Amino acid sequence: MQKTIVSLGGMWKARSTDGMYATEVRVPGSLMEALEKDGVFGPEGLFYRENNRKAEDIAKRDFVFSKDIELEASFLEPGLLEASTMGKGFQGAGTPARIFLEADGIDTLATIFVNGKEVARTQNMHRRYRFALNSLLVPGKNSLEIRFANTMDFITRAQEKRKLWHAYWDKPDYATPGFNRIRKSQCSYGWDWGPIVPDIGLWRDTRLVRYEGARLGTPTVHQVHLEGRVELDLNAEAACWLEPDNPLAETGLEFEFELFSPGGVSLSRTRSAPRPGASGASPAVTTRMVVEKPEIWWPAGLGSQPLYRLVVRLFDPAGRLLDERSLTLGLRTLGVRREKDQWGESFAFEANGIPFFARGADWIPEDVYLTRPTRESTERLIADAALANYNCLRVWGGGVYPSDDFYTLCDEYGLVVWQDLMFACAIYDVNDPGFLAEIKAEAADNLERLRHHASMGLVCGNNEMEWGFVEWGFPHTNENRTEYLKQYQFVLPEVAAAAAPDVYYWPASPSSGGDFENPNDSDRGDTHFWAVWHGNKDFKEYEKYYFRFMSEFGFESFPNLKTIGSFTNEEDRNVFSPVMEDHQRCDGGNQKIFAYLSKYFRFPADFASLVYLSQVSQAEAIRHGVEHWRRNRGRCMGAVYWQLNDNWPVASWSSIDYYGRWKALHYEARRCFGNVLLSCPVEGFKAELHLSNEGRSPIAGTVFWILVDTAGTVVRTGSSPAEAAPLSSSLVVKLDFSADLADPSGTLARDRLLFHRFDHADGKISGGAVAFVPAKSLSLRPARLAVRAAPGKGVDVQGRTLLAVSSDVPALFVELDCADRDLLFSDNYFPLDGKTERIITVERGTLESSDIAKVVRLRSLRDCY
Ligand code: BMA
Repeated sequence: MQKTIVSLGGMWKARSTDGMYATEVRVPGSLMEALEKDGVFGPEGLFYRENNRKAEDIAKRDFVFSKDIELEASFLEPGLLEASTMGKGFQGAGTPARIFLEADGIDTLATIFVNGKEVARTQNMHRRYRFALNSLLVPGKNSLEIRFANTMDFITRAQEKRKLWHAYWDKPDYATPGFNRIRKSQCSYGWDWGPIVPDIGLWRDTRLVRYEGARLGTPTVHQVHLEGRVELDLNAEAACWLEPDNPLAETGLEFEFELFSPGGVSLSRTRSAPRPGASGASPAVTTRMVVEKPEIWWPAGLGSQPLYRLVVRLFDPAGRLLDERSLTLGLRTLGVRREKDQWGESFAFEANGIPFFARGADWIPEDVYLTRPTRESTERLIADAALANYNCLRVWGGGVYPSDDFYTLCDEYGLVVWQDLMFACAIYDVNDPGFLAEIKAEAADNLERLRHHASMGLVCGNNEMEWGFVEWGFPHTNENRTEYLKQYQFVLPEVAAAAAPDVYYWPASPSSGGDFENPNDSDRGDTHFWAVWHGNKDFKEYEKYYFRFMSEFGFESFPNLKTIGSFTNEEDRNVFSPVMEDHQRCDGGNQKIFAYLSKYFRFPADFASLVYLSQVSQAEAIRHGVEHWRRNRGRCMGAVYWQLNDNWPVASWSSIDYYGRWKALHYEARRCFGNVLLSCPVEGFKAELHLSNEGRSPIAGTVFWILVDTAGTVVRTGSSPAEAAPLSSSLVVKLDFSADLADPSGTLARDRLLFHRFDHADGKISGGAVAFVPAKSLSLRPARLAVRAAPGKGVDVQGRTLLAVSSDVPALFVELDCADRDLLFSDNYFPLDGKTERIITVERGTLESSDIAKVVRLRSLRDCY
């Protein structure tokens, strides 16, 4: 390939201009992480106790990054495309070799110098940049310098010039005022789950690239799905440096498209010369490829995720390869179906013509140091989402556009992406032409990068701003409202239509379609519902609403005990200690966790029990919502809870904590997001069993229910055959236990539990246990819990350890955990009926059967009092 890349990765020097800090920082990397390594945040680091509070002050400085690089003379030589190869008439003007500085992520306010000469200035961490360097580089040593102006002054000055509202603007402890005045990860300035760590650095790949003659742009692919085949309309364009009047500019280059099957077989290969008139500086071709008997891509739970690979190559007249691009493609149709119906207007993702129930969570940046996550850690997070039966992830608009790996992994795991553009909970300076140009370029650049991904389901203008303007009562002007409409209903949809025409555009989350028209309407569009948690309502509040698509609802809990252990010392382990309050960024969050606990559970006996109960109550809250909306699928077609992950160890709404430890909620998600779900809403002494099936095939099996007392004695039991059509939910059994539960003292119900289970033909089970009184009122008996190697080999076919978990009496929310290691169990925080042993697989982590008894700790609800 005639393209040569010199990576600028590796160690750079960095120093603050006030001489306070000097360090070696990795590229791609984070200045804050480098300073942490130098001990600037203390020996235990940024996350420990309240050390994070030091970061904001560091960010109030300008920093200079510098690096010297050695360049071969050959890298700077003019191109090889000599006249001899270019044929007659080539005058040699516009030598074809060009060298660029390409930077995929510059955080944020940078002035770039090469050998002392200023090359460019940037002010947007969300964009990729390419700057021509031709004459500035020399053979041998070259010095690169990047001066980062501190963003704190920049945003303060901008707010002084024109004050624009944003969330937490009156809570500087929670978020730095003015975070909406710069194109940088907003949550790096603090959020109600994240610390204030406004980082600085080259956070994505940075390189020098030498192209000969031309460079390929990002191809576009438009899919046309027909009976038994898919037509791919392909377009590729190049940037070419031959003088426009040079005839060779017309005919010289050749584009080649090659499509590989999911199995890696080359299915077709075509070459074409630029179409007439699309030559000169931007030669382009359009061609069509037909895939017979296509392997169709489906969201998880509906089918598999076969991925094709399209390679586009650019050749010079001598047949030398000048540049190459490769894209993974899923052959599918994917979008949003909105149709008027008896309830209002539906809102559902639709794949290959089938509207499906979206199940997932909101994704936030994986770490305060954006460069610390690896492909492996991102894959682990996405694999854990898929393990919990997600088929959707919403990339929230207050962070960053994730890495290419993130989207490729969503393609591979079948997680449909709801992609917010990076605008959230703030008003933006849209009438500033510089700002407007910046966000247009940013949106175009990222949509160009994301559009081909099979998982790309929807692009959304912003998080919560249409709703904010209508219901939040923050100070704003008509000009602000006009700017809002201009930004999300004109400018950005136009950019999206040009850059990603096949990706559905939605103006805001929540929205009912735009124009500030009842954006959080429960009968149209998507909805954010915070009456539970922020509104202090009971869990059952969810069951009063039949939203069309839930894109946000949530409940907080503390992270895993081991995670708390990582940032506290002994004396801090009290939820109202300064350290535990610092690792809680939702105002009054720890009090609220406590308040909710008191509604449903008894006062915890110790700190560990409190942490456990906070997670159980979080899981119970979300379960109520998800099960209700799944029972009403068709009317409701999405349950996406706030939030999947954490960017540091903190009390938050996440279901997986910062160290990747599953909370009770993530295990609950795995159950209530399962394709097959048996749910059991209780009203008074009545209960109903509903069977939901989100698969594309019908299911059949048997529903069992057992009413027991807290000693485990069976009071009443029953079963019935049950089946569910594909993509359906229906009531299977109505149960009335008035006769069994009503007694003069009104206390009998405290001594009863209803276990329910659906065994379906393929052996899978769904089920659980419910009570007719709040858990705190149950007269649970102390349970003798036991865990041992499962009968037989004690391992499954994959050699994974199998555990048999049992209890002598009914026990609720049985937790398996280990003090000395992290294990992933096939299920956790589940009920035991006092008779049936549960077989649990250790899906991740090592556990020898000889270690089971001493390593695995068991706890259930009754143990917490
Ligand atoms: C919604 C989200 C986030 C926030 C969350 C929890 O507003 O959009 O901004 O973190 O609620 O409060």
